[in-house]
Amino acid sequence: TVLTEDDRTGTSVETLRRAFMDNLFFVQGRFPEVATKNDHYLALAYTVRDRLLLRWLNSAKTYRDQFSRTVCYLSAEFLLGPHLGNNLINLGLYDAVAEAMQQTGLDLNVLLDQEEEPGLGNGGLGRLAACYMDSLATLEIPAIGYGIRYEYGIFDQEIRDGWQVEITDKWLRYGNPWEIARPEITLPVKFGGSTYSYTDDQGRYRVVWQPHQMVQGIAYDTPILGYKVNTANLLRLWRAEAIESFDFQAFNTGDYYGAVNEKIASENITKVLYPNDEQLQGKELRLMQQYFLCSCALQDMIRLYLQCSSDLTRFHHKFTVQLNDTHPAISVAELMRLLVDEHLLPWDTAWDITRQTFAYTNHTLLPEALEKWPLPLFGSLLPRHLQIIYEINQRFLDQVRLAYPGDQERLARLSIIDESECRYVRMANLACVGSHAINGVAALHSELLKQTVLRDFYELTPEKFSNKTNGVTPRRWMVLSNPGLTRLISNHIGEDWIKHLDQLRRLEPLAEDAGFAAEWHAVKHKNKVRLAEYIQQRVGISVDPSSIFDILVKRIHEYKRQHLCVLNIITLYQRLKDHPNLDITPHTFIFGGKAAPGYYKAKLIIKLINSVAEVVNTDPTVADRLKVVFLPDYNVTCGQRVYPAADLSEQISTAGYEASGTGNMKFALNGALTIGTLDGANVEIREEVGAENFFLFGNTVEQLQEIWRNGYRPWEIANNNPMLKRVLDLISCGHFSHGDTELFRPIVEHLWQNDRYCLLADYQSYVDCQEQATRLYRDQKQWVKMSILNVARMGKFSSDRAIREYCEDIWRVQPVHVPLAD
Ligand code: DL6
Repeated sequence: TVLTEDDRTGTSVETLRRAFMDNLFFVQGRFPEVATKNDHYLALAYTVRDRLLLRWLNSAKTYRDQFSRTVCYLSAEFLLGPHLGNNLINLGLYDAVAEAMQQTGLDLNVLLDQEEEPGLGNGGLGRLAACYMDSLATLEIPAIGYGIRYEYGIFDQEIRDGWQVEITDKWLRYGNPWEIARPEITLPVKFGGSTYSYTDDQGRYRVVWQPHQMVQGIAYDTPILGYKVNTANLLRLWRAEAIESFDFQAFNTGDYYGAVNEKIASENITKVLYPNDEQLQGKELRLMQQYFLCSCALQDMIRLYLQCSSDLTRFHHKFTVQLNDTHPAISVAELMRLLVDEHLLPWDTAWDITRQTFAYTNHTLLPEALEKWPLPLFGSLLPRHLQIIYEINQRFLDQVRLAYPGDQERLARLSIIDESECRYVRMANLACVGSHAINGVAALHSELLKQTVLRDFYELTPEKFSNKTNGVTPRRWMVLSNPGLTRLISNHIGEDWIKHLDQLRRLEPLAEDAGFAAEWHAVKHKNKVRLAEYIQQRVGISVDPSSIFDILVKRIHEYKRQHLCVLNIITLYQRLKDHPNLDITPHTFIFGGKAAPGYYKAKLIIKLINSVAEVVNTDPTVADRLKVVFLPDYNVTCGQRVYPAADLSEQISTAGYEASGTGNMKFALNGALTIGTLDGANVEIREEVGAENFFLFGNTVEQLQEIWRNGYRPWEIANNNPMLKRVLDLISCGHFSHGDTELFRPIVEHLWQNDRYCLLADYQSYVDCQEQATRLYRDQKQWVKMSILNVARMGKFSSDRAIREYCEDIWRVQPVHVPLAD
């Protein structure tokens, strides 16, 4: 007999083609003549999903049979990016599916473009969580990502008249084929109300929480497949829903609309992602979201645990939980509540388990991002947790008193409760006290954490602290987004580098090989042509692919200093106006990024970029030597187009402010050279690629500290630098704002008078460094060589390396091999 492959699992081109047609018919309910692009996309997504499910169920069964130690990554954000392409890469089916689609008369690229990306994150922190999920699966580490299934993710950005306009992100509009709803996994979450205590018949002190509101969390599961392994881990996102029975009282008394309102209020909890990245908003709904996530996740872990063992005292042997910043820090109090109140463990036992369960990653030093909740708000929403936090705090402060007798100020700083005029719960302090490990995300950041925001905790428990430099997954950020470079590299050194990024070192000798360099250049040029076409189509600006593509994409924030880049653009513009025949390297500046909707200065920076673009792009004196583009709606999909096409990567934050950055890694991995400050992971990138292959400028953290100590006077810098003064005056006089002298005043005045992020202190050094870089770009031979060396030395920045370090130093977890059994 001839064995035919199973339509659900087979991987030959013929089987994939047949499975696709089958899904189009039986899942989408369409015959080919009337099927839309979206029908095609969904039919293909279901075809791929079937292959995922086989691996996922095998993984789940293996973990359950072995009661495997599991990493739980708790994060309010997972910025996944589109699934289809990535799953095809990880399954090793990209080419087979492209062929199957071609045989069906379809173009895989068109179907890939159909996918609406799940924008369940703001930026770096959420994208890091997604890269880590990819690496965990690739390294065969049992893991669950717990997060929130926001109905509306990060807003879509439109640019109207140069301004950012926010549009709601209806990413679920056409359905989401990658998730499986689990209505049977539904967990109750309580809010508000009060507590009372009593002594039970066994003499135990017990506290009962009588909530004012109850909602339920419903699980939605997405498989996360590793690269060319059978491991598919679980991403479990929670959606809030009203508990019907809870409304019955209102219903029975005839208050139908009251009951419906209650229902709507419950569902609001997971309605929308808060679009602020580095700014605390202090909204009640945000705290509700955080608690909702933590309660669902921890109840779920306990539920899974109890399926296999009744001895909860070993909970931390089964699960290790990473807190992705302080957003899920309320977990510390919630696990205590679940263990003590609901599972009746003694306080000390529960506290031991809790501390051995959690580890905390800090992602920012910005004071305005440090989460703290006003006590009245916290207590009214989570009355039992406030009691628990008081108890944790009292016991903790007793230890501090022993360690530092009489040091009241230190006690006040370490306390979980901020006692200053309006009292607050400090989430970073809660996370530190409740965790056995604390880490920053780049070497410099981890050092600064110890010296600044977490200094007292470091002095008290230095053994808890370590650094885990961020990394990015080469699967999405190279193999998927830069197939040209991937092919070229693999043709020369094989494919091992995709899982062992250090292997890129083997490219080093090729940096001297003229033939290889020519191919390298050709790949980059092709990527630039593709980006140029996209720019033309998206914003109608024509850019020259042989000009230097100088790119700055990331969230818009004053500390990231997009406006420093603008000052340099205006400087170049001014020089061209002064000397119309000046021989400059043709230069295309490309920006992208979203501003938090309530952050006026950031939105004004977007307006400034677009206003400068309008003038520069249309000025005949400039004659196409300078172009400025703002790409709207920068997201993961857009990143995948942009990184492979960059020549120069702008990483120009004020030293000491960017915790790590991961865009810097994506650019360098795709062959861009970096112009940057000694900030975040730039420091380590420069160490790796070599100082001679990196354009460094600006003051160091220590130099800036010195500047501030001596009294920083930005106006003196501006007055003493004629070009800088002209540039600032050009903005002020309305040159870029149709004569409006008020529009950009908030930006320019701040630079003159305060300049918190030291743009003026770094201006000249930046302009000089830009000139050096663009001059060097003319020597394409040298540039390409530096580009190759950059890529060859980027091995450290794989998220696989970062995850290995977490596994060894913090999680103490081993890989579990999953066999592929039908
Ligand atoms: O660690 C991931 C990423 C870093 O690379 C960025 O440098 C940092 O700004 C970002 N932090 C946030 C802040 N969110 N909070 N809290 O997104 O984390």
